[in-house]
Amino acid sequence: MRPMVGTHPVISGFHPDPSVCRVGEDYYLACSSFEYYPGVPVFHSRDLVHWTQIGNALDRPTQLRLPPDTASSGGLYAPTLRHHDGLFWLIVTNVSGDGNLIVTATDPAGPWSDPVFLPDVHGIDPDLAWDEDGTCWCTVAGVSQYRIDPKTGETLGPARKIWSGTPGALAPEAPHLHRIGAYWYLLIAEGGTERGHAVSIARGPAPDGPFEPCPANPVLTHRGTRHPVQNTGHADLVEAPDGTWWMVHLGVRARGGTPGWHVLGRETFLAPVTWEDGWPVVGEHIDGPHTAEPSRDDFDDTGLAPYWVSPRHRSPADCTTGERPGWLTLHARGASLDDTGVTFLGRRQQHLACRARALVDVAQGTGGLAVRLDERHHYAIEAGDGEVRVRARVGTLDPVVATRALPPGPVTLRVDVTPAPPGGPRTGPDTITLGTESPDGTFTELATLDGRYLSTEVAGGFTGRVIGTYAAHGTVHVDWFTYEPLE
Ligand code: 6LW
Repeated sequence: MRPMVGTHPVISGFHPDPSVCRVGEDYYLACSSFEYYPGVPVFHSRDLVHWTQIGNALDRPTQLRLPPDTASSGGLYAPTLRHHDGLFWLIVTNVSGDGNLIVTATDPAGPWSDPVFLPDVHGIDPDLAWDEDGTCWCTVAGVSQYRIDPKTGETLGPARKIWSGTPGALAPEAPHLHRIGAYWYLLIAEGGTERGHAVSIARGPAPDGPFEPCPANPVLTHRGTRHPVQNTGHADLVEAPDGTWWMVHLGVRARGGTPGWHVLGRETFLAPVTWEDGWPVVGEHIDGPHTAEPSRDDFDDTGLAPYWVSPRHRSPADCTTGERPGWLTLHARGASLDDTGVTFLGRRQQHLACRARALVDVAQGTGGLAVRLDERHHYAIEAGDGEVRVRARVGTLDPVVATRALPPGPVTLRVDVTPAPPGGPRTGPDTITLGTESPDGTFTELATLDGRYLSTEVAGGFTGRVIGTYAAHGTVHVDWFTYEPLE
């Protein structure tokens, strides 16, 4: 396997398990979203490098039912996005409720249909592929396969095991079937989504095999290398209009000392693919965009941008614009950041160096600005009851690390994420500085904390950091929120 050269994802922040398809000159891509609502972000691109989120496939309660006790990193795993017969088809697994489900759309920006459930399709990472006579094949991790009616969710026969992957490799998953030339190619991930992750492929004469493995498997892995992008795996393939082939896959940018900590979750990367003797060869990695424009949300009354997410649930009863014109209003539901039911609105941290700020009014409650990985791993600058304080929740530790009196009136809260300078094996990936900003822009630091404790290597799970505002008690109003890449 040729190591890849680039280091930047094409879709940064936690956007793992990418599935891509093309219609004409337009590419569309969908990713896992786990316990976050709305779910399954959908992106558009014309060049596979620059992507814009155009919506979320599951954006209403009739599509996405996440029980209040949905575990962090539960919820929605690994979608497959395809275009067939003039429709976009998306299949995904809600591991915390409805299992496998299919939604369709004429416009991938939405609206997507209500789901068709597949109660008899057992397994995660479902794939959809249609053969020449219109039979729909649903292939799941393992690797097992069903013939289904995608319009009704009915299985048309028992599951069949069609490949076990590379002998001795762990967890054959993330299957994607592609008809390319005379062969059906079955792409899978193996080795688990950590440092041993890899992509393998097999081919056969029919969608249900028999399959012969590529002699060069794994066709992509970074395990055993010191490449700055690790955990590469969970891939999909797409052909460009000019006949070239491309692979999207997940990877992580672990930083700091040993073992290296990744804080942005698993991100989406791009690599070119060439074909030798009917087998794919993954080429040098294409660098994604290194910069991004700062963003500001003034929460006027036109609704929320598609990148805003909330853990498990969001309704106008607890998170709304327009209740106070020009402000976001967050009503606490009796839950704090330590609980699964917190009222929280955030966006994925997408840059290794960045700044987030929010002007909040806590006259009627308590809340603030938080960097969240899950209920047991988050740092927050919280205001209310006449003071501002920094809370650092790491596992069972939950100290208030700094407090200061807060004069009445709205206050600008700020979080700066700063990559750690090169150091020894015990260096963390970054530091997180939390404080307040006066109207003239003067920053008053309240605390600077080690970012390694908000990393996947510490917290586990499948997501990455999300930065947002929350209400712990009463009502918190947010006038604006800015996110600035500082890379
Ligand atoms: C995904 C599976 C996996 O369904 O992790 O490690 C799951 N591999 O392919 C969540 O991303």
